[in-house]
Amino acid sequence: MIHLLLQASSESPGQAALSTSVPLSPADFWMPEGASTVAPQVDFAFQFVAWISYFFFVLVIGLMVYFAIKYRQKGREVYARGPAHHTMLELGWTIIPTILCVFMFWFGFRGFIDLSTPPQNAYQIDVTGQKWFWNFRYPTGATSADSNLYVPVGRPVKLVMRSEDVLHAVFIPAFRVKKDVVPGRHATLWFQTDHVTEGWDETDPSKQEFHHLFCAEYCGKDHSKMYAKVFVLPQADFDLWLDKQGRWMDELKGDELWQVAGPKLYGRCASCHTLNGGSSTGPTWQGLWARVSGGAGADGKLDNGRATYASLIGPGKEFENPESYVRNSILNPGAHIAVPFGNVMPTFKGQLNDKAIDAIMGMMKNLDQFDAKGKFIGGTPAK
Ligand code: HEC
Ligand SMILES: [Cu+2]
Repeated sequence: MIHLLLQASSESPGQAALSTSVPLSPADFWMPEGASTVAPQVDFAFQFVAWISYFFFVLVIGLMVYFAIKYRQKGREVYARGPAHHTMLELGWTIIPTILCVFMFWFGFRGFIDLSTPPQNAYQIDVTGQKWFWNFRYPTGATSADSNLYVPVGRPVKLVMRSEDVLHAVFIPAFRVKKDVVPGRHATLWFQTDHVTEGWDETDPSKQEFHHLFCAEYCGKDHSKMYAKVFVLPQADFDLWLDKQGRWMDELKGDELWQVAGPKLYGRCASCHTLNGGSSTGPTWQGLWARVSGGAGADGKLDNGRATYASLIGPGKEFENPESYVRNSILNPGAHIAVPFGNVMPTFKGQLNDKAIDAIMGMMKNLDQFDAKGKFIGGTPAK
């Protein structure tokens, strides 16, 4: 216990993190296994306060019950004068709790300052939260294609976080870090982990180790789906992974684009759009291509009934062709609102490039080749 405090006071967080390999801290009843450099201090602070509480709870309740039994009225006698004062006892129950409280405040505050001060050399990842998923953008400009968080092992990582819409919070229990993401502000959070999550490159998800990243602030209907996995990679593998994120779509040729990239990108839309006609926050994609291209459902209402698909889309109309309408719906979703839905779709401007939009449109056009979860079932894609 004491060595943790000494360690905390003698080294700045960044240095401590770089020069040592902090072991995993064990899981217990309250917390999962701790995998970051701050986990031992956080656990110590938590356990210290918890055990003091258990101790005084038992002491106070125990004495109360004992005294109630011991000093209960047994006969008709009345005690005229009980003890009114006991200086040593009063000094004791004032001084000891004061020392304990100051001690708790001291290491709680220290830990708070350490957690709020990212080391200078921290690797920065920009995080945006929006209903209902996370987006992770790396210094190269690439974003994590599968919307999971990948971080390099053994160096401080700083998340600079903002919200597109409402209040969210990033919570990674294994790293003992949690921070609100408030609209209109940037929040930061940092951690370092010295432990690789094995099996991250396995195609079989059951063989992959990962940590959980939750949204910890109730943010609407699908708050519980606002979740990402955290993979910790050795630096060399991380560099390879990052390199691939920038150009994974470039390697896809022809139909592979919508067959392979479509389902991956659909992950960002799945919380609001179903593929099988099911109801959700936004319109189902089933039949979408038919209605925007003038087939069944082209008389569907938009903008409170002031427009229909047929009145907006076609040669000489606002949208020359269905592609322009869909593209605009993704980049500028507030422009036309499909009845009876609300104007709640976030913009994907800056997140999906033209190629990604092509992939999504290819998927919409060939929806019969995907199952209800977005898995490609029209034969084996070339990749
Ligand atoms: C937070 C929920 C939400 C998410 C996430 C979301 N959408 Fe939407 N989307 C909606 C709602 C609600 C509408 C209907 C209102 C409107 O037109 O803006 C809509 C409408 C659309 C439309 C027009 C559909 C029509 O029938 O006119 C398209 C196309 C679309 N979304 C594509 C996408 C794509 C692609 C993604 C993922 C990259 C996505 N949406 C993610 C909620 C969402
Ligand atoms: Cu959220």
